[in-house]
Amino acid sequence: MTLADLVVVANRLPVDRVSDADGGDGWRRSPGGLVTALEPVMRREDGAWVGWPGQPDLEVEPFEFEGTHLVPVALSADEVENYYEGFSNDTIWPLYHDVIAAPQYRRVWWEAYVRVNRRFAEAAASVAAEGATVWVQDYQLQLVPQLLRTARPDLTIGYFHHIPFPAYGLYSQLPWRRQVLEGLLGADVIGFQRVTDASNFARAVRRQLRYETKATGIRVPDADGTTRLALAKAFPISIDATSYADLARRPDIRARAAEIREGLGNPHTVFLGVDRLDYTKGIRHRLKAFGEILEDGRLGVENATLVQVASPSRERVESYIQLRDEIELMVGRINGDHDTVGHTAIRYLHQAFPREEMVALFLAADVMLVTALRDGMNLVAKEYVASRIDNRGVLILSEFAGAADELGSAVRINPHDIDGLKDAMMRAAEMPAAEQGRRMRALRRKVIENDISAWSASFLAALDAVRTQKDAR
Ligand code: GDG
Repeated sequence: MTLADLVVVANRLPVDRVSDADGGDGWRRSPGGLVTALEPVMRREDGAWVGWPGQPDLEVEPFEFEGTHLVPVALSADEVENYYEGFSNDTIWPLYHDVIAAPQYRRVWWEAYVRVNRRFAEAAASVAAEGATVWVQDYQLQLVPQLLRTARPDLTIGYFHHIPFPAYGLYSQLPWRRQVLEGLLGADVIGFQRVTDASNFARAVRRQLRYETKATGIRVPDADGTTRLALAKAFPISIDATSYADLARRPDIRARAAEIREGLGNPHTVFLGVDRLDYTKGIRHRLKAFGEILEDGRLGVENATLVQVASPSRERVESYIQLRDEIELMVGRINGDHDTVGHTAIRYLHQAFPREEMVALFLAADVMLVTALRDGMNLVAKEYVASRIDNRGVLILSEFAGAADELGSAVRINPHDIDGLKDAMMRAAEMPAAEQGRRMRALRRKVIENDISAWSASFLAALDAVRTQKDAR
């Protein structure tokens, strides 16, 4: 088997299984941001990617795909239910998003999480060359860093946490809070979206494990009685900004944007929301605010429409099933009360679209609504900005999204304050072109300067620095 100098470990492989017309199976690169981020790095280095192929009980041998060695980790249907839908998406996800939904603590889920994390760690260990760098991704795999370090002390290990890390008062609910911290501390570099996430983590480590922390360093005792310094700091993730700008320049996509506005009856203001259908995204708060604006008569359906893309997500988890019902009830009520034969208040799309259509929607939208109640970063905010090559459009951005730390020129809101949100939406709808331009230019500068390649480069540079120090010892 080929051994790799750089190994990425993520819940999912960067490919989706597809069947062609004659019933044959193949693989297609998945559209995710992480895949785009790491593609150039993986090509450059002797890279391998360890992950689940996305279907239960699918056993596949390692294979090459567009220059990357892919190592599939099989999950049974039970494991998908307990490790993925259970512990990852119904325990950790709600707990780490400030218990917006109540986390469920189930011992069988935890047991499956431990078992599956072990399997990922073993797969990574088997493909990593001597002294290789391993980069573990996200909350499904928090135990992998320590498991890997124990099996392979020669490796340099990084971990990036894509979602928030909660304040200690909430984190401490987790029945397995020590094990998770110890799992993460197996990494040499532990990356977070915001400075607050990194400091919440350091505080949990101090309170639970009594380890010494200083600025971004955490002194971790190793099994042999020595100590080492783990780095816990913010590396805010971004997008491939150029590829969005390129799409936004395409004549067919610009024509499609015009067609979308036309189809909506050419209202003065098109508001847009694009989210996975998730309770962290504040979709209900946004609908409520828009419904009240119509109710108060501040805007009418002839001059304002809200387009809400809510792409299907985690459809077997109970809280998501409930949320979908609530949202669809709200949309039905608001539309029923305010639609006319020719105009609709909310164009609700419970569908996933190709990226080209997303960019056409961004171009068609006067006001982008990002009203997350809690969000690690929120890439949609950055994608909207990157697409607005015309320097027009207004971004309304929740202060509870990680993106708020960088995107200071957005119109900031607290989504819980419905009156404040309504006022911000009105202000955005009426904002003069000059102010839109000033804000959008500042936002675009930020997103272009700190794009996804800057993100992966800075994380890998931090790992390189660790490796160089180790070699010097
Ligand atoms: C997690 C963290 C963090 C959505 N619907 C469609 C579609 N999307 C794309 C968006 C964007 C991505 O999915 C969603 O990324 P977000 O960042 O907005 O949110 P999460 O999925 O919750 O991601 C988050 C992120 O990880 C990265 O670290 O920012 O805070 O929660 O790219 O455009 N794309 C297409 N069709 C859709 O229908 N093509």
